[in-house]
Amino acid sequence: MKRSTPFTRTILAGVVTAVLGCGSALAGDGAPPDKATTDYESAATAVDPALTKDLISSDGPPMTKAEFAKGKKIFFERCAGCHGVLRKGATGKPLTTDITRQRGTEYLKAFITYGSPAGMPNWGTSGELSEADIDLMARFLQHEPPQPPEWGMKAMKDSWKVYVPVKDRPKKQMNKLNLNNLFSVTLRDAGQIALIDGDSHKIVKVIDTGYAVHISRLSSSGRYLFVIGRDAQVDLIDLWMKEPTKVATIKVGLEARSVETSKYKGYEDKYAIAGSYWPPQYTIMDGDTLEPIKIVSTRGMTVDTQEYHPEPRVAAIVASHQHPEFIVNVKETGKILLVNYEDVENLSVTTIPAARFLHDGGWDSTHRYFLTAANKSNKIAVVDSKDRELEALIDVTEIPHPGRGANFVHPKYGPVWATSALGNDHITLIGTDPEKHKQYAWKVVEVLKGQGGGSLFVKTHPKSNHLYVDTPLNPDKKISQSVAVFDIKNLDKGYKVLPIGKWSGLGKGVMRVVQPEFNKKGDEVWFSVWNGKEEKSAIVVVDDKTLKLKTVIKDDRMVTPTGKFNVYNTVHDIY
Ligand code: DHE
Repeated sequence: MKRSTPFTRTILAGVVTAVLGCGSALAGDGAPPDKATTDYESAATAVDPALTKDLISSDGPPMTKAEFAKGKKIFFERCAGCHGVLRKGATGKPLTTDITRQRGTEYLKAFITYGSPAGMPNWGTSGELSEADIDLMARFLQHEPPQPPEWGMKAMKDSWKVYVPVKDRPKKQMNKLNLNNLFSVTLRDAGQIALIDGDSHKIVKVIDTGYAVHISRLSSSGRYLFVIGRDAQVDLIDLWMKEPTKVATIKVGLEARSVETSKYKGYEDKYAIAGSYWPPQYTIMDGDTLEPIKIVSTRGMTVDTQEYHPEPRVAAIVASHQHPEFIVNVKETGKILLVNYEDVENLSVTTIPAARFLHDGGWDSTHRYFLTAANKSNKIAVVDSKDRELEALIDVTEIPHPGRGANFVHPKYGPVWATSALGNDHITLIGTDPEKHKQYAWKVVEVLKGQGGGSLFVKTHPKSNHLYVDTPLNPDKKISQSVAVFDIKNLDKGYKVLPIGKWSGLGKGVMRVVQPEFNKKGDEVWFSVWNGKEEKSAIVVVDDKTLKLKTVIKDDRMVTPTGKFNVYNTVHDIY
């Protein structure tokens, strides 16, 4: 269904404000973000509405139980991604009852109908919600938010299953797969991953995982694959078995996005960690079995105003190579935690203040510095994982989204790390070498112009001379169905466009081209051509030297492929 452009939203929200005669406490204060941003963040929460504790209070407008249940469902599907399950405000504004009751039903109805220039979608004029639904939502928001249940040790242990005990697993690799060049591919809407052989480009196996599965990470040895679903289900797959097989599973909460494994010397394959959105917490588990060992809540004070936030979600997690530590991004409080796993029983956690709405990020080429986006603050935070401190907080433009970023040697500025953005066409290069290029370290040294906003991922490889930039959320089909590629040695020449969607031969569907990923050798790069669940999707493989199409991987089982994780590159943090 069609939504308004940011431009029409600006006008309509102006009308709302004028008609109602009040400034908008609910609207944000920045420039209008790209539509891509709101579409990206307002995805459905995986929390099951049936599980919440509800309170229809007499202080709110009248509602029946059935109306309240419908309001909850709509809120979890459409609103919680931005406003938070408890409505305390995340990337969207707070919608607590002290605010909503003061605004009143008519104001809320107009706001939901027309949206705001700050990114609130126009649910009414787009036709996505009916007038009756909007009336119901305006009343729903004036009642206390339904509270989903907590998820502690008992719930985790009840969900935990070991299908193949460690003693029954092989002592060496029992199959002939070239594991280093295997790819784990997220089949998002199927709730599965496909293991694809990087040499033959054939699917080896499709394995059931959690709901709306999100990312894969590898154990340090490359033997174990960890997959996390949005429903917080973690699956452990043993790649050494005759056929790669799921050997354990657990639910670490009701909603989650990140999983990682211990990589420090002496702790290889020992621990796993998963971060949850709900409840806001992280869980350290045994690396072989997923047995939960320690659960730590992330609720607490925000980094800047130092106010309590009840729902600080856990975003990206990386494993330090310098200390036995996990580096954990806490989104809403804007804090980066160094979780030391030397003594998990007496866990020691160092808190590094960064900036709000920490999201994703990755290592510099030396694996000492972790660069991560504080997306709605438009900043990149740099953590020195060796000295265990904040190295820099760098201003960038509208909504950086690096994925894990891309490292290469710039002809003029030396080693740099790159991020693209959701809100504009900038590809920002940051100097990362404080030893030999001190004057450029932790500074924005160059901003390249890409095809447009709506970019999610950039990628290169130490063997490649190319930097690839996707734009899957750009509203222009020509842009969302292609990628830009820069010649690293001639950045001033601009980019070439590779028509990946067209090359896929799929012919129809939205065909969003997302997340470049290299093979082990670094001579080919894979792109997902992401279509709807009922349509055919594909993976397009490009020869990195010639920038020509190498092959298209098509298979009926390839439902909504998005993220791709090459085993070797993921184990060794190569990007
Ligand atoms: Fe992701 C990584 C959160 C929507 C594909 N995504 C991440 C990470 C986080 C995150 C916190 C970092 C994990 C880490 O490194 O430990 N993603 C979120 C959201 O909250 C958001 C905005 C909305 C939601 O409801 O989930 C969201 N993500 C998406 C998508 O719509 C994408 C494009 C398609 C999909 O599969 O769902 C998507 N996210 C990815 C991918 C990565 C990722 C492919 C890993 C990139 C990498 O190279 O490591």
